[in-house]
Amino acid sequence: MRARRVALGLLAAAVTLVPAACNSSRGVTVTDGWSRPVPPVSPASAVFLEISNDLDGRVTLTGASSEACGSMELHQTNIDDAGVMTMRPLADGLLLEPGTSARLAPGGTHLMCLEPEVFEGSFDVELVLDGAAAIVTTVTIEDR
Ligand SMILES: [Cu+2]
Repeated sequence: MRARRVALGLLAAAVTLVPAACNSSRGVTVTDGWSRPVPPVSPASAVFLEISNDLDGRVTLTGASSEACGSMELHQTNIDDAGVMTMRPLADGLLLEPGTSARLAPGGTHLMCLEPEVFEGSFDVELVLDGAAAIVTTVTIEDR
């Protein structure tokens, strides 16, 4: 009887260890994906999100793709001295040092959805990362 109790105790310990390992927050997480609604004639729409790097190493967001877009590019918005807003591709990607996060937001860095094909609801975007596995996140189309 005593041996059986010990065996059950070991089993319980094993069971509780597994979820703890699976629930580890270490990794790259993407939250709050959204995109402003644009009319169907629009050649592009911007996608915003927050990305966090909880790994021990650097991670770089290098690009993205979506079935809802003809193609996607990582862009940086700049406003020049004359107040003119321009966008340029981030050729080297968006670097995330270990333990840092970045918010892609209006007026700053964004993912450009070129030739958008979805204009309401939501769509999935796959983020391509250097230093971590690709991540699929859901982008909600909403007026903020
Ligand atoms: Cu852009």
